[in-house]
Amino acid sequence: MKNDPVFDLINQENERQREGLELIPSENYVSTGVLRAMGSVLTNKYSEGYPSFRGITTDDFWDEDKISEEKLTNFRYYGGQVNVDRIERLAISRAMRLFHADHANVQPHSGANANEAVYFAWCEPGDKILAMNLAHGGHLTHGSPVTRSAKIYNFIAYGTTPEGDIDYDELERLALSEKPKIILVGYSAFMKVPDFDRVAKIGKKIGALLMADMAHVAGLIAGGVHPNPLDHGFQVMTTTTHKTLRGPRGGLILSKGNVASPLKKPEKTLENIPILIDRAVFPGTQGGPLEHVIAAKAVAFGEALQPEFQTYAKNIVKNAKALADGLMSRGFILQGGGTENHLVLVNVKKSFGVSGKMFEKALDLVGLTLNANALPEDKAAAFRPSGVRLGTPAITTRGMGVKEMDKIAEWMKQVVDICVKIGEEEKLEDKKYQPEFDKIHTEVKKLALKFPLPTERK
Ligand code: DSN
Repeated sequence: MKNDPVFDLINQENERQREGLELIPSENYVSTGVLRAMGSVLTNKYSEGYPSFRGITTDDFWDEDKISEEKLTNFRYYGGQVNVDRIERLAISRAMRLFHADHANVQPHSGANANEAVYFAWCEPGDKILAMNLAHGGHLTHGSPVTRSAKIYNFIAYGTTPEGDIDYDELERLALSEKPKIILVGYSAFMKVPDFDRVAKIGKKIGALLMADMAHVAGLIAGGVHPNPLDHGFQVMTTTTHKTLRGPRGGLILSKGNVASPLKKPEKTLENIPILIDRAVFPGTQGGPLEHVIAAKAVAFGEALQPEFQTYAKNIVKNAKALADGLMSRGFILQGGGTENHLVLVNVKKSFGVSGKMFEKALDLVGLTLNANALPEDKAAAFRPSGVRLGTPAITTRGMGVKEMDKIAEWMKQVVDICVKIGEEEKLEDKKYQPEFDKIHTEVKKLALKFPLPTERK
């Protein structure tokens, strides 16, 4: 189709990303390599099943030349897999190396699919799963009643303390009384570093599967600035690949255990978790894998294995702390009093009497993108959130540092002051306030354009 408007809209989105500052903590800017792999002819290929690597020793696993022809026999349902198998094996071996795992399944289309496959691998309908309360920073796929998993399994929630840490005493009490099949540590709005050892000790007492959904901090784990749950007694880690990990939009499951592939159905033991997970992803919950996305995952994992990625991860955390300090020094009250990772949760209501949604919309007007977020005390949670959530993975990718974080905090204070003056969300579009927003927007744009996206760099 000639002049298809889709391409115009993609160009406009590219401009929006260039000219604004992306502060949503779950977003990032990918490299040209990741983008190239995603937009490749691999999208034409069907490849249900898996490339075979069973029984290959760890050392051989890294080096494809050492894999014998016989072991290259695949478990696929279509022909023409010669290149796809090699690409998927590269993605698997790089993911295993990054996260110290015995096995990686790189096929989940998203983090939600990854989580659902783990539940399906280990639980029977009605089994109990203990996970963090959504209103306390957990995630929709960890038991929100609106999800399919919550209709199949019986989720029980632990919360956080007023200081913003996991309520480990409550977690332990619930684990011992309810005896869940899975204990899940994972979140999308939590600023502390979890004590994985403590949770592992509790899980071992009751024989539960220890699962960590590290979607938000996977890049920090890969960069060595956040502990890896698989090094602390957890058997399974799920993640998305597009947040701090800076890859394509998708999911990943890492696990510890036996990777040999028995031809008959494996017994449901913790040792067999990697095999149970493979069967739960395909054919259990998904069909054909997205090999173009898997290739882009392989590229991103390759990038994350480079020493520069460790510097990137360190800078994400350094910038988040600077942003938190800049906000607190201007009167913003932060949940948990600051941050130990990449994200900050601001109680805008308590700080300035402004709702999270109004602040989100006002910041959109000046090119600062973040999201309104419910806080534990919010009763009508998702609809009238009191907070906003923001983070530093994307702006750190652009090369920004501590000085720019202070500038962003200053703009946020100027915007909240305008919101206080306006009073009501409905009046945000009122023409009389536009010049004040426009002035800040011009400054934001000027700064953004000084820091090109990775895809613009030579
Ligand atoms: N939607 C993601 C986030 O923003 O945290 C979680 O899936």
